[in-house]
Amino acid sequence: MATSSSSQPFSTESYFQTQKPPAGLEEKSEKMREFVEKWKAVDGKKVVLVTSGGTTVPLESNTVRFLDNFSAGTRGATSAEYFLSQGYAVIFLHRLHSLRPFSRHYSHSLNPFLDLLSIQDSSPTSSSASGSGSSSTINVSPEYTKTLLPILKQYHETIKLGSLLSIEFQTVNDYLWLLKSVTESMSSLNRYGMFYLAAAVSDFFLPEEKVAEHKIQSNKGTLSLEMDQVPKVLKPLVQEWTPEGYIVSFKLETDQALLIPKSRAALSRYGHQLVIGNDLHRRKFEVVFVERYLDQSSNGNGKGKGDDRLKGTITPPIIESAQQNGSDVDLNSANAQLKKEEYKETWLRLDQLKNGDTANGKGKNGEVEIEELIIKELVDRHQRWIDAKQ
Ligand code: PAZ
Repeated sequence: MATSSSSQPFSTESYFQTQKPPAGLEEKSEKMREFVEKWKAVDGKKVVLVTSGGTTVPLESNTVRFLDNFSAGTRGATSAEYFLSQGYAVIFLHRLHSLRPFSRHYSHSLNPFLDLLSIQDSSPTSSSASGSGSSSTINVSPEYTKTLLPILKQYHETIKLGSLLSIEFQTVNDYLWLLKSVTESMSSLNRYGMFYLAAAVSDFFLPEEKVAEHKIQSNKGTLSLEMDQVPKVLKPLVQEWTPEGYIVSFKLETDQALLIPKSRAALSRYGHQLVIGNDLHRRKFEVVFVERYLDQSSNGNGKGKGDDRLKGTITPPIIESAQQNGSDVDLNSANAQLKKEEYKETWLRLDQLKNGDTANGKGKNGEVEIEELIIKELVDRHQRWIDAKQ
């Protein structure tokens, strides 16, 4: 296996020119395209792409070993459910065998579904429930019915409507090709499309010419790997593939001090609408929304005069207070203030709910999940993004 790289880093373009599309891409792309077309025909329907789970980087093409990215898929699977309950059609692009909407409540290890069930044997002569042709029935034990019922109802409703499409990926290469393909289909939704990019995507990969064909042998004692950087596809996604989509990326850090600077840097680099920052250990009860204020020299469709990529929709405080007072806004002073306050951070925390909130509490034991708060906020922002165009 070649292990060193002296070549140029991959641009998005060179990546797709040199790395082969995964098997099944055509078929999956066609399913996603049909799904988008079906919902595009429904007036005002919003469609969200939720990416979920970690990508792998195979070390061998007959893969025995691979590098993985941390993520169980909880964020993505949970968020998909809340998007569905808010009336969205959802494309759930997820890592093979990671958590999925609805079944995530009864995942094998956390809450084994067999524990919910009891056997009722209605045959007086039968001594075993396992025999074929026995008249035994299986019931959900009454103490679990209350939590299972709403999940089952929403699941059946989703199946009936056909509002959830699940598509699997495994490697970072699968993910990149599928992301490009679905984004191109969704771009026709214009502002009705949202991109919720929660998957944990590898920053490094082995280009196919460097991947060993067979299992790497251990007789050399050590293994050195030099990996190439995965191209930053968020840039063309925002600027070329879907310039009108509402795009939300996630930033995961383990050093809390980096969360906001890195989220701001991502916004400034890619020009999308929102970064949701989360700390590895606090991600289940605290996230931060990082946004940019709309450039006031913009014409209202998000295209700023100075920076074409500015697509924010949030109103700066100076404009908000002028609107409240019914006074005119001085754009020069608004822009002067914006230079100082270009970014806005909003923390969402589960403990905020104590002040009489209306969350549903669909978690395992009826507890509130942070994704419910995240999706509520996003639905509002997405609607404002749509309205800003009209
Ligand atoms: O899947 P999960 O709930 O265990 O973790 C979710 C997450 C931390 C992977 C997600 O919220 C996230 O931050 N995704 C982006 C990771 C990144 O910075 O690449």
